[in-house]
Amino acid sequence: MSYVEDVSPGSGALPPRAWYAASDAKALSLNGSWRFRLSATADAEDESFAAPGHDAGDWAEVVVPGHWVLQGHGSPIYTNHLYPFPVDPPRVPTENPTGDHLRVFDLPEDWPALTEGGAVLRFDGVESCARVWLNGTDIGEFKGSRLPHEFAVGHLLKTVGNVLAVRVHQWSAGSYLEDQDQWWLPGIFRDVTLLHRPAGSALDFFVRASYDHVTGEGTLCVDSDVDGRVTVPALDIDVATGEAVTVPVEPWSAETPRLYDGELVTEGERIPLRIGFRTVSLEDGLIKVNGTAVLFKGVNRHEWHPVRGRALDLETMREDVLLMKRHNINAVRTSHYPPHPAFLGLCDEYGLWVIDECDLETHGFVEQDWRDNPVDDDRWTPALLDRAARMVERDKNHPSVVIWSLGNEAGTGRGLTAMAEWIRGRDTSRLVHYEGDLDCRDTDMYSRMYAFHDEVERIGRGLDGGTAKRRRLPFVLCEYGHAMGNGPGGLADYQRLFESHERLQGGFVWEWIDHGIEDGRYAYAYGGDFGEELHDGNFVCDGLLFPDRTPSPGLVEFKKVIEPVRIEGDGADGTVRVTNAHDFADLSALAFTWSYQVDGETVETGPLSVPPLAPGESADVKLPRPPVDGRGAETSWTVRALLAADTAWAARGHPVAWGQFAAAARPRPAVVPTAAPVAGERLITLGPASFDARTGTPTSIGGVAVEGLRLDVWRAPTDNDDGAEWQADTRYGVLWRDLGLHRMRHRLDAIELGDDSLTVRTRVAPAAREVGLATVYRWTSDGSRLRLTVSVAPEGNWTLPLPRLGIRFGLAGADRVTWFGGGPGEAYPDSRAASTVCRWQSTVDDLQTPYVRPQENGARADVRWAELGGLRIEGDPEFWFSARRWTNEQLDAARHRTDLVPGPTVWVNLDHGQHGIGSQSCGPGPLPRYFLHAGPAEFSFVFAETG
Ligand code: IPT
Repeated sequence: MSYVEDVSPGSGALPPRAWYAASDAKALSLNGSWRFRLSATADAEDESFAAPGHDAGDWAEVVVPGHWVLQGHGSPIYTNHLYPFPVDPPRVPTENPTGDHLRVFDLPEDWPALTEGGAVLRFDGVESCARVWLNGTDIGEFKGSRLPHEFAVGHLLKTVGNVLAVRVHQWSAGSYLEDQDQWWLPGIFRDVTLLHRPAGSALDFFVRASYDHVTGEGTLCVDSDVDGRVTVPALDIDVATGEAVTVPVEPWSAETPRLYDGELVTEGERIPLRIGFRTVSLEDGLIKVNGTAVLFKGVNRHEWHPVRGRALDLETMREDVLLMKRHNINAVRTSHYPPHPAFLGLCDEYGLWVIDECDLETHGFVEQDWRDNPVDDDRWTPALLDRAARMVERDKNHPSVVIWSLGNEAGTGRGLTAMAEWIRGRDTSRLVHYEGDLDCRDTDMYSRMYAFHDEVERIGRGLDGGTAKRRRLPFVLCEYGHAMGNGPGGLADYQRLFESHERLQGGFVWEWIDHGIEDGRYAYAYGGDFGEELHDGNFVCDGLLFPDRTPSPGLVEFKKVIEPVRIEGDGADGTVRVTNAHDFADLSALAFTWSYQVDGETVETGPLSVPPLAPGESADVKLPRPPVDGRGAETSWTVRALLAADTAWAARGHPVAWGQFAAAARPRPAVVPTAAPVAGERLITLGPASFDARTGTPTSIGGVAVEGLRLDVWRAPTDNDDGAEWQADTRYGVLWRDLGLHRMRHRLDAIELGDDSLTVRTRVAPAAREVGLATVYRWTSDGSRLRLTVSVAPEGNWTLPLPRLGIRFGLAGADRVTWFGGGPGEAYPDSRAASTVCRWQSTVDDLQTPYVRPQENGARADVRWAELGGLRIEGDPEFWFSARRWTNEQLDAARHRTDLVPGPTVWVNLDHGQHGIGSQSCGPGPLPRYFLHAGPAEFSFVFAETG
């Protein structure tokens, strides 16, 4: 049992080597149903189960690859950085869930005779520590959950009835090195494979394929432990291993992922190669590939599936890659461990830059000021080096991998330096990253997470100081734009900085996907839902995708912000400026179209001829003459860049980039006040509307009943409003609630009937506070339409911005919504880049963005008018529109999607302002220009019954 708490990486495994999916040597997948027995401690059961003949007939079954806690045995635990066990390295708790796994297998009939060569048993990932027996022989034990381990087993194999026994411990010394912010999920969660190793088969090999952008030539040299030949038919290459050959090639880049099929042939094996020629360098203080500086438009990707956890199948991995490509993403940081190796093959094929990160994080030691941090303790260094080697050796043949990352949030220490030195010694063709190394002692780039915009700008200008070495290095934000719940806001502002300062080479949004667990009780479960003693709630749901991989508005926003073509125009003078923002590709893959909108309706479209600009080039292109006379209407142009032909990742016509620009501005809605208010006993009437004579609130507009119309400043705080606990003074979600903005009282001061207006004076304020909003509703009508002007004047000392400012009311029986304004999805002041102004339709239900933890969502920006429930509402000026089948208070109270139960009333918010969203759940709040300050405001709406 001592191996469990031993700092050593293990014993018995073969040296690490390159991973490849297939060769002509036989392979037998041992995935599938395995017998399974769970024990509460590491040694509750003896090892007799590993002996052939053990009767496991009464054991449960689990699916391998998989996590037993997601298959009905025990429960997952979510902590961000806290170790869910006492910190006393390398000791682990006595309560150490231990899963014994058994699988009996025969060799397939076409398996070579046992005398022909050997065999290797490969585990691609087991969390967190495993001991393995084959046919009763103990073949070793290992740690390093997301790394491969191979064992030579040829001498133990039988033709039939092989018994493979694996004992997996949830906790081990290795757990101290695997404190990533994610669910703790024990199990054999990646493939188990038996590989035949014919005599003369390949061992390790290193495909070195570089590109000289000056000569246009690639140089290939495959180093192989076993001599052989390397062929690349398309390049007429046929050379011995170890021999370099230089020929003209098309280079590989994430934008132009040219791969050449080749083969490594040793005496006993043929291995298909997919070769990408590219050279990564650090030059002029910049990260360059093939001589060109790259801009990372990246995401941090954890492996996640809402049912299977980190046991991903190939189709899910492909879906991730396709979704990334379709959203203009060009880079992935494999936070915070090497992914399933097949994922990297997909990155090679479709084209993504990869920062491959080692399976290392010791974040929990921050709780003790990093005392006893394993990365600064020589006893652990062999384990760290083992991890570095297993990553590099496994993944070194992928052109997509351009940077090695030592790990995440592991403090600083000699062990990290040792890893960096080892990596540089082994592979000089890539750069080294580690965010925790602020002085860049061991790294090739200055990397930070969640730095605020102003600091990023200073870094861009080179005004950040730091060590002499750091000042010469490029900058990447390895994490930014915390995509928890609604948001992130501020992405466009970061992108502007990245594109203005060459030292800023982009960043990686945190993170790709919400790690919600499908759960009948909640729709998706998050931290705490399994009764964990310590947990970090929904901090585990902070992705650009919902758990089922539906893109969230954050991803749609990101796609727009990072689009590789800039389309800016001037609708009045009829020109568009098109800029190619790619690093490598010209625009020949894209077809451009124009469309012309009158009052939000597209009246005509046509092709737009744009020259195939080289990267960085711009051209001014003339738009056609307006196709119709839109006089008196609001008119605009929309220019789109679409894929001109099918690609591997999207079909022809797929939208890549767009720009929209106004031609003629919108005429403001006017209502000439002609009607006079008439007081009845219980009602006041004004034009089409009736008002409660006691309260002054409208009860109906024409035949449409209106409920509870009043000023509203509350929104269900978003995760970014609430902020992270370590950010004290600007956590507005918390401060708003402290102030009482969720329980505003509405005092009626006066109802005044004028000649042509009804005026209702109120004061809106929370109990216990002196601050308030003097609010006046002024109603006028031309007999058929009704205009409301709301005037708001803050009173007292307001020190906080407002969540929102507008009115809300209830409508019975609304379902379909049509609007002219921003859409199709939600938008907020600092996350509105993707909002396109035109006519949109939706149901009320489809207006909702189903954040895993419910919160403010679904606002549509720049709305000119909206129709729902028999009413047409025009804004003067444009407004933010939202409608839902529950109140903001019910939304606020909900903890999971399933808490939101639709009622009969549709609650509508028409907002003059919304506070920005920011990224404060782990980063900066909204920039000052997106604040909704409590100041005097006036805004109007015109209501009319629809026909
Ligand atoms: C940062 C971590 O690197 C990442 O794993 C994740 O936890 C993220 O934060 C928040 O979701 S660490 C933090 C100190 C900013």
